This record gives sequence, structure tokens and C-alpha cells, in this order.
Amino acid sequence: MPPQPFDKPIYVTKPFLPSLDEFTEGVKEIWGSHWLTNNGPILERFNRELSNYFETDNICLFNNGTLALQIGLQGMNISGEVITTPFTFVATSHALYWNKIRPVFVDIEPDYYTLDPAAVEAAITPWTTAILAVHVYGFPCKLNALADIARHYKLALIYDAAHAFGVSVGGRPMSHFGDMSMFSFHATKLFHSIEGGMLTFRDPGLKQTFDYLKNFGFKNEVEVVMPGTNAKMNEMQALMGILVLKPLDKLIERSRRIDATYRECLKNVPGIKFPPPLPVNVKYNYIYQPIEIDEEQFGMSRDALYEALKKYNIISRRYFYPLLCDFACYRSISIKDPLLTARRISERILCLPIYADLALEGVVRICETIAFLQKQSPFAGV
Ligand code: T4K
Repeated sequence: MPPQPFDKPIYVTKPFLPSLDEFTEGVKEIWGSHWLTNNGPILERFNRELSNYFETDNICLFNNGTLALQIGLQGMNISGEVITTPFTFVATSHALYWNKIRPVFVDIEPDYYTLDPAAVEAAITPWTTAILAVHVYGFPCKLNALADIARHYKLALIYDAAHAFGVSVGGRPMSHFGDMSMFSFHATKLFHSIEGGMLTFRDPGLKQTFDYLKNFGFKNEVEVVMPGTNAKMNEMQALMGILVLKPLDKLIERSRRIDATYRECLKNVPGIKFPPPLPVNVKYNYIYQPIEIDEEQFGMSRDALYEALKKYNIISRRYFYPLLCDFACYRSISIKDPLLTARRISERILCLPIYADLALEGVVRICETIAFLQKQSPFAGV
């Protein structure tokens, strides 16, 4: 029997919500204190919990990840050219643009879609000041190779770790790598605070600068020491963050089972490729479920599958297509690297729904629908 569409849309993600009672308890506390933002008591508690989680005092919270990254780059005085990936969310290079830094887009490696260290090294010029790498889908970048390059050429190494909350390598959370990392706590992330972001950094001296920059540059009531902006996290956000942090390990475990189910149920469907299993020293967060569609073997293009799935109420996403360098605002930048892998992956990638309360039966149904569409394709097996 052909698969039936889902009654309600199955989106690529669905934010985890704590129980309404638990959240209401916290809201009552906020009502009691009348303290809504500007370093309130709940934000301080959240800050402490994250400090424990990441085993460092070098953290700074923001109202979203984009502003965190913008401020991070500014606070570190990054300028000139920064080598980065075109295979990411637009916010990565927008943060450079807002700091008047020129993004230099280079290629990615084919397994986990992170920056190709050889391409990074080939793109270094006298104007290069930093590498901005992305742990895309939470897959750790080539940490050692990038660290070696950064050290050798005296470049700052900055990670957009927007997707990497809950990921660790050799028991060390991703905050331990590079000079600075930005984590996004947006609602669409595995760990979220409705909206929110965080910087972690190696140099403790940066904390003061970031605190100034996110609060208008105020040192005290009468002194403004730099032209900062307003990027503070509020008490409601911090409350949500505290309540989502508690069950995080369980959420990751549920998503791990979803990933295993997808891999098992789609293993015999021609033209579908999953990223290879991660090295054993990586603890992964299963935040996205990317697959590559080989049009020839699958019998249907990635875009055709994306559209066909919508008819079954399965709302997958083409993260990350188009490449950033193909957006109108970046098209005028000259790019030396042909970006062959990034272009190929961006044309083939599809992110399937994954989130903690997606039932495994639902995952099986999504897989059956994909297998059905593949068999129905006029070009299947040609
Ligand atoms: N760097 C990287 C590598 C990033 O991926 C991001 C953000 C950033 C930097 C910047 O961090 P933030 O400033 O955002 O903290 C989403 C998110 O808005 C964005 O945070 C995320 N990356 C990006 C990859 O995805 P959209 O445009 O795809 O979101 P949207 O609204 O289409 O949501 C996707 C699906 O999620 C919806 O179809 C349904 C579901 N959803 C969404 C929301 C907002 C819900 O069920 N409930 C919700 O409240 O960008």
C-alpha cells in the first residue's frame, strides 16, 4: 500500500519544551523579583550552570548567536580577511560583514562538510587575520590541522559552534578548541533558550570587553568605554535555558536512536548517502539528519525529493543551499577556490526531520515514503 501523508506537518525540527508547570514556577519567580533583564538572578544562575557544563569561567551570554559572533569578532579586533566556509547559515559570514571583514570562502571536505585545512592554507594572504570554521551539523572540524595552521601563520582560530552544544572530542566540549567559539541557543537547536547565544574563549581578558560590548559599552552609570550595542539575554530566555539543560542527555539519546533508525531503514535505498560514523572519541549531539541524494542512482533530484516529501507533510530542509557566496550580497566577492566539494554537497544535501519527540514509528514512515518515492521515480534503476 502506498504511504499516507502525515496528518500534521513533520518539520525538520521541533523545539523541546519543559513542562508548563515547571516553566510557570520560574515565571512566578520572575514576577516576584520584577527583574526582567540586565543581569538578573536567573541569568546569573544560567551562567553558573553553563560554566559548570563547559568547565570554564570564560563564557559570555547574549540574546542570540549572531550578535554573539559579531561582538566576538569585534572584541578580538579581527580585521582584513578571514578564511571561512560557504557551506553554513548566512549568519556566519554576516558577522564578518558587519565587522567590515572580507570573507574568503574556501572548500569543505566531503565526509563531514567542514573546512578543508589544505584549502585554508592555500588561501592565506598577508591580509589574513583569522580562520572562522563551522562545526556544521555539530560535526567537529579538523581540529588539529586547523590549530596547526593557525599557530604556524599566527592567525586567530574562531569556531562557529552554533550546532555543537553537547558535542565533545576526547571528553572535551567544543568550547575547549580554538581561541573563541560561538554557540547558538535558537529555538531550532537541540539546546535552546528560545533565542540566545554564547561565546566561550581562551583569553580571560576578553570577558570584560564582551560584557561592555553587549551592554552599550557601559562601565558604570556615568562611563561608556566603547560604542557597544544591546545584546543582553533576558530572564525568560535564561529560565528556558536552565529548564532545557536539565534533560539534555536524554534528548540526545532519543535523537541518537532516531539517527540509527534512519540509517537502518534507508540503508538499501539506492542513491542515499549518510555521513560516515564519527570517530569513537567524538560524543555527538544528533542535531541534524543530513543525507546526500545522488540523482542518478536515486532516480530523482534532491529538489524533486524535497518537493515530493512536502506532499506527504514531511518538511525537510536544504541546509545549506544555496552556498553563501551565491547570495546576492556576497556575489561581488571574488573567489579563487572553485569550491567543488561545497557546490556538489550543497546541490545534494537534504536534512530530514530529527528531534527528541519524533516517534520512531514516524521515522520509519518517513523512510518508507522516501523508499516509495525512489521506486516510483521514472528514472529509478535506469
Ligand atoms: N551560525 C550557524 C552555523 C547557524 O546555523 C546559525 C543559526 C547561526 C550562526 C546564528 O545563530 P542565531 O542568531 O540564530 O542564534 C533556522 C534558525 O533560525 C537559525 O537559528 C539556524 N542557524 C538555522 C540553521 O535555522 P530557519 O530560517 O531555517 O528557521 P525556521 O523558522 O524556518 O525554522 C525551521 C523549522 O523549525 C520550522 O519549519 C518549524 C520549526 N520551528 C521553528 C521555530 C522558530 C518550530 O517548530 N518552532 C519554532 O519556534 O533558520
